Amino acid sequence: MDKKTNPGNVPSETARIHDQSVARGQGGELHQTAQGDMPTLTTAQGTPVADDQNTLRQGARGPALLEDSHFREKIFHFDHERIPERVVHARGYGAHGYFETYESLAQYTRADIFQRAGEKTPVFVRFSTVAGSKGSFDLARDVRGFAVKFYTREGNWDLVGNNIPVFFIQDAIKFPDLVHAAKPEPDRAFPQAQTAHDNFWDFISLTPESMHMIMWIMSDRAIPRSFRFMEGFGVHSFRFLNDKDESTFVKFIWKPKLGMQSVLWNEAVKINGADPDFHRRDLWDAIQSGNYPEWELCVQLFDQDFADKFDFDVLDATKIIPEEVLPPIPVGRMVLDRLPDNFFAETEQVAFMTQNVPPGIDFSNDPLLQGRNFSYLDTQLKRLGSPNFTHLPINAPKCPFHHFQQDGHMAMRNPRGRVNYEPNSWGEGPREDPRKGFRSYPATADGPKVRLRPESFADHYSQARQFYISQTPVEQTHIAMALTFELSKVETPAIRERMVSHLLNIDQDLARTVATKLGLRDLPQPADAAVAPRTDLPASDALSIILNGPDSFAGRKIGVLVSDGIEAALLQGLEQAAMAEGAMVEIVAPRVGGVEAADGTLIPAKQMIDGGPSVLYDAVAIIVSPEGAAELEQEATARDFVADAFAHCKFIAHVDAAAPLFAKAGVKPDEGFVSIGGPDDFAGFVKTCRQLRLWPRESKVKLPA
Ligand code: HDE
Repeated sequence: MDKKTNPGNVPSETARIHDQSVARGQGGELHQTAQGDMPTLTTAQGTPVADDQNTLRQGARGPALLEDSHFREKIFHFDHERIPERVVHARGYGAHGYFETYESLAQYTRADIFQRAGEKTPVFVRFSTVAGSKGSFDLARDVRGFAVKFYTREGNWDLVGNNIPVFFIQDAIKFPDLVHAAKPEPDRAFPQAQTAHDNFWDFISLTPESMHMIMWIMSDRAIPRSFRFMEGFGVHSFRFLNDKDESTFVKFIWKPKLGMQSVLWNEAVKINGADPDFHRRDLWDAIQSGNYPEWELCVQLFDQDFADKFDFDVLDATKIIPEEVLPPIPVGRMVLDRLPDNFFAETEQVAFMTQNVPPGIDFSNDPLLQGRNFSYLDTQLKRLGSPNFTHLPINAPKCPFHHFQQDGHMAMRNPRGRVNYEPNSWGEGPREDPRKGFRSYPATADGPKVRLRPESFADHYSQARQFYISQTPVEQTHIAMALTFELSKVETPAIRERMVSHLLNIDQDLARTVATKLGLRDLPQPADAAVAPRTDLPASDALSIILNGPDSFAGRKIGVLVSDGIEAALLQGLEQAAMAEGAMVEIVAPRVGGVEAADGTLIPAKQMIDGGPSVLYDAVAIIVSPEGAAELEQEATARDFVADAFAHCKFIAHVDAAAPLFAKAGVKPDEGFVSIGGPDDFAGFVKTCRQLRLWPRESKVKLPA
């Protein structure tokens, strides 16, 4: 509530003195220090501290004294620094930015954010993994959260989505079971951040509705190269409501400007060791260097008649509407251009809630969404500890807000003056506004009270199959390998078999491949299907990552292995070619101090080889002198650098002197190797890198799935 709503609010002398002293405290001028301009250390009460190194003791070797309130306060606060981590999506990373509206969507929605072309709305985004705890590694095979808080002029809109457009379950009542099954098993407390264990696959194999989602999480979508190269999805059908309260169903999709890209599973496993913070570091580096990641927000708009034409239900979150059937329309772009000042204050304390929608956006009856709308408030209270969590700057709306909520733990603001209710006859305080205020779509609902899954939710396999057949052969192989890997960690043969019985309803070849790789002697019977799976759904190219490659190397990184005695001009050539493409170069050397070029110049390194394995890069270059190659071929890490880049189908630029290193690493140059004779040759190499990977190599370095 602002000052105007405070009857009789006259600035007093006390208030003036108070304001001045607060300003002094913030400026730090109050206490001059021995160190000059640096502010004096104080207690939380503002008392200047004279000694922060020693507790107060009775004699230098005597007992500590209870009256040391500075120590008591300091240690008390430290002991309470942690808040509960999120039950799911505990590990995450956030950034600020803005959303820019392309055109007015007034025809469909009265949401203020979509009224004016060119309007910029501040946003905060948090990306996350789901299963792992806060300290887990970034490249778990997992869904990624993609949660966006839009600070609109008519209140916060939280689009709390994932990088996968479907979900495991159809009804929110199954969420605790799903999450319990995915998390570490309760007796042994492992495995951390992975689904490759009995409990998860036991639950899944007994839950046919999850099969579509399983295809997605076994695909490369679950091991993204970077948050910047992921799509995002609102998942559920929502409603747009226009000025006349007419409803249009809407599904939200984020498309990354840099195109999609994932890593290989073998790469993911190694990245987790080499750099557990791979994704957060990537986002940090991109924003720090001014390469602001960008996504386009697209909508799929449809009405009830359109929805009625499908066999499946648009309220079922295990289904998609293929983009070929209903092309997404771009309605704006989001740019992330500012890192949080403080991780805890912003990324850890941000409270996303699906129920935060502004006027003009409303919910469908999707039972998963309805359950979420109920759940997210509880989690905020539990984690942030007070109903006043909206007082935290990251959660507070950036538009004017006025209400009569008051008191409670940690209240930062309370209504001023006498008025804290309405109606009142004081002529003060906020009032409801039937015209501008939030109105729900007046949907009618009737029927007996039941616990019943509708028939229209019964087909669990057709779209799982559609996803699978939409993948390129390379991606299909990855799905088979992922399923095999995960099920190979399941110790109970009956669970492995039960999963294969589901795969038989999705694709016979896939089921057979996985069964063979698992060493199953006989194929089980296909699982009972509530509805016969359809085999006539056409492939959708939009579902493949490889078919939607960026055809650009922008935003990617080349790791350059160097040695003493190289031509410095070569590196300049590489850097120029990379810069022209919008890509980055990182020097990896035997010593972090760098190497000395043939002309005596020092080339500083970013990484020592041990800390910069090739899994951290999208492509590599081997720029070594003959002596350097002779030295490096003795180093296991240098041989791994080359062998891994090769096995992971990366493009490799090299000087001729690198040949002995390749031989020692057991690598035979193929069409993915680009020989560099002079600095100008790098332009061609970077162009080749636009394909991102040389996929045909994969079948030569790996037994076919
Ligand atoms: Fe969430 N989910 N969820 N979820 N979810 C949470 O809220 C929940 C679901 C998603 O970066 C929690 O603040 C239920 C689907 C994201 O802070 C919790 C159900 C989708 C985030 C919760 C779902 C999501 C969460 C835990 C089943 C994709 C992280 C901490 C009905 C569309 C947000 C928190 C962030 C977080 C409940 C299912 C996305 C417990 C009950 C489907 C991105 O409230």
